[in-house]
Amino acid sequence: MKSKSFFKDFSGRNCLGKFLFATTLSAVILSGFAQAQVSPKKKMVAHRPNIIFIMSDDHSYEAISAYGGALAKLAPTPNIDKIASQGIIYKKAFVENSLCTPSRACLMTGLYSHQNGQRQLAEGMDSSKIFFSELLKHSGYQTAIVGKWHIPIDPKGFDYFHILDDQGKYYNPTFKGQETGKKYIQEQGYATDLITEHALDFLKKRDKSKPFCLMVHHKAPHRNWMPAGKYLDLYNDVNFPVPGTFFDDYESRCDAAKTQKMSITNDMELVQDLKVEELKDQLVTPYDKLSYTFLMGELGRLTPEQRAVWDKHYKLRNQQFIAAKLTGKELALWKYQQFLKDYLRCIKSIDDGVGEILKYLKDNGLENNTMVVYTSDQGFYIGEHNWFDKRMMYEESFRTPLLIKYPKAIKAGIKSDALVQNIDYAPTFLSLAGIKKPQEMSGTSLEPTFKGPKPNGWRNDLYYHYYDYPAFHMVRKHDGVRTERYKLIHFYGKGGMRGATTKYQTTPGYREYTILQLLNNAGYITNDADINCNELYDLKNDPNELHNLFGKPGYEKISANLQKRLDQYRKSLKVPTDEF
Ligand code: SGN
Ligand code: CA
Repeated sequence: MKSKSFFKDFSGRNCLGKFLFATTLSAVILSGFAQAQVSPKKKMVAHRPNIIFIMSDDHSYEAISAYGGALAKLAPTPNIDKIASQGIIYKKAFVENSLCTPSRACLMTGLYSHQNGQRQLAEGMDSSKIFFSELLKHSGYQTAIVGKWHIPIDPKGFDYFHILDDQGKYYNPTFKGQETGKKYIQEQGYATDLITEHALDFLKKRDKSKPFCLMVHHKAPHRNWMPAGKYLDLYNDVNFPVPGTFFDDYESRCDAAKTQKMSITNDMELVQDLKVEELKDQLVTPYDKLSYTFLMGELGRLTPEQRAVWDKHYKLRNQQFIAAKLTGKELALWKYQQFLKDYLRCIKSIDDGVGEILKYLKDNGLENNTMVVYTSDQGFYIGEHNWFDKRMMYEESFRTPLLIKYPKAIKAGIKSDALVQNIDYAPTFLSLAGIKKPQEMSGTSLEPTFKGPKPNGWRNDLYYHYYDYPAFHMVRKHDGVRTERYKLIHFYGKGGMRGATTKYQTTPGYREYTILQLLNNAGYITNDADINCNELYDLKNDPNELHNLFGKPGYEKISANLQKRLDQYRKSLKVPTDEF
């Protein structure tokens, strides 16, 4: 029987694993699933859609050509674009907390960060919360996840998982799954290609009598942006346009924009990030030395063949860079160009992978009944405001790409203006599978948005909350509300290392915590002042959010209305406000 071969291939090759899994699942079902109706009528089962959820890590919507930004013609993503041209593209898709692990916890639970416990990168989540994968699996779906997981508890509700270690490595990464006895085993190849291969492998070996939900989570294009050998020379001769806000002076904003440590000019590292390993003898601070150790840790993974291809590209470029002795603006712009090239090269491999998955669906007659989602765990700054990284509630990181194709229910070429958020994925998948969402889930199914620009009665605003301070990049805690036109942000909390309110857990935050201490000891972490400061933006007249209107004459009423809405969110969602 097909299902037998599936379990042999994917479920640990023994009955004990299945028994333990079934026992745990039953316990969860008894305790929490009662509210969710998990037995859709038999005739629906046959028509339930397959789901392929592809999520990259730190992929800015500006780097997807379907969004038509300044890079669209220079660095197209033809395969990802197909999802939009054959389905729907969301122009106002957002996350609740622009950071990897928190975003993934929102995705799996349909809950805001303070509800699922994963507020910070290294905080740990409430493992009692139901994952939508558990409900899908229980209702007869075959569930799988391959690639970056980055949640501090093992995947729940998956027939098959094959996941990277923590952030994962670009070259010859380690994966674990049921079939490795949950030990991380190194594989040969480039992470993005391997993840695509594992996804296709699941599709080929799956139990064809069941609908499936496959999550394909790429590591790329996360820092430190290491492209595949075959794409190292792509964009060599391209000079990418520089964002109009690259030399932003943050005038009119709260201190948070000035004290962050994610600026290309000041914080992007020539060694680790830009791969100028030849600078190793000039490194002075312990942190800079560590940055070299990190780069060598990554490069040390390459086989001699991979290393030769790598050196062929970077050696000459680095020699030219060192000889040019760039400083000031010239140096900042060189960093921007080189970073962006590596970032876009990483995306090229993702786009190839999307193409392979779409081809598999077409070749196997699965197109019509399969929903394909492409998104990122959050947005990313690619030079806007001089930044890399994310975290802030400004559009570039708060907003995330979202494209969905599902020929059965979504006509080709739809553009959506509805305000949607990552807490909406879980309810969407459940409703498509005919499962009533558990009462506690905060998100809303996206189904009503499939038909057009914005359905009647759809939400008019979104709540955002970022908690990870002190942490990498030192972005201050803040929450806020965004309507169609306006955004109110409130920065709060104690400054510097005094800002720590929770002890870091050792997984997955150990490395970050060590580095943070080191940075602090090296005087890199400045003693930020305590903060309690608001910003207000008119997104219609000021889409780049350069003019903070909070407290400006004429905006009293708008501010008061937004404040009222923000207070309503805080109250109804029971947001912890003790540090405000
Ligand atoms: C790492 C990166 C940071 C990044 C966090 C979170 N530093 O710590 O730049 O902000 O991950 O990213 S690195 O030196 O390790 O590359 S997230 O995508 O996991 O949220
Ligand atoms: Ca991320």
